Amino acid sequence: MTDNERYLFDLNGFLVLRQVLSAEEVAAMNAAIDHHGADLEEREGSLVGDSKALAGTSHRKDLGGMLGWDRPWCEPFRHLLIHPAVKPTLDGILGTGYRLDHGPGLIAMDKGCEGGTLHGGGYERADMSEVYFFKAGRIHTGLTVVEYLLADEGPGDGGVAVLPGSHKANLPCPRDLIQWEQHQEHVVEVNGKAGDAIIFTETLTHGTLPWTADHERRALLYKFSPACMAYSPGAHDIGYPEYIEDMSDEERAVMEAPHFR
Ligand SMILES: O=C(O)CCC(=O)C(=O)O
Repeated sequence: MTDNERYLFDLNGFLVLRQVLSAEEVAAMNAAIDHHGADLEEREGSLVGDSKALAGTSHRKDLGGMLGWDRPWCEPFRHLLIHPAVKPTLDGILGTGYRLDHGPGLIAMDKGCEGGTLHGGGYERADMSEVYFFKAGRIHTGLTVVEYLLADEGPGDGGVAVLPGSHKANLPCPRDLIQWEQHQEHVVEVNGKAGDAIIFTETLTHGTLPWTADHERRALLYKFSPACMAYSPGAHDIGYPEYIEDMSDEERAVMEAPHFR
């Protein structure tokens, strides 16, 4: 992780790493998702509450379970646990020995799909599993998201949006902002190309803007925690799935239960 990246992550609460995935890697993941397309499910419930600004004509679609798919489909998703273009940044933000807390999960949205209300923020996320602070020369963050774009998210398309700096907020985010109905100019729609990775602390206020592009949105989210910490029960609580034994040593290390060494 470079000094510039560390400064910007601490300042804003998020970073965009450009073109960390090759066109071949993106194509392999999209082919694997297409192969499992029957499992892509539209959510029953809305994610926008009573926000008119975030409303849409459909709900987002979700898909998970990639790490347990048969070979070769699971392979590119397992590799993202330790991808050499992203691992140094995760080591820098979360510390070495970072662990997969939950995911990966795909968010897919068709044109007209609703967004999702903003959530997070230094005030709302007061629990240790989602803290953000800087101590002894180091960033300390709880749950942290790596969002790999498998389709472009261009200006005005919608998709992931953040309130920069809000991971250090001392006051609750006002309801009008959460609903994207006032002060929209402070909410940044994060744009990128397929192959980019957006990394943000879950403590940052973030959410989803309605999808307006003709093509399907595809964003793949991995949620990591520092080695010593958990947000969700994780793989270990559901009986340490057999597929973890089939991973490489380096991949399996990211699946470990919370620990301190
Ligand atoms: O990428 C997005 O649409 C945001 C997802 C989100 O809000 C979350 O994972 O908590």
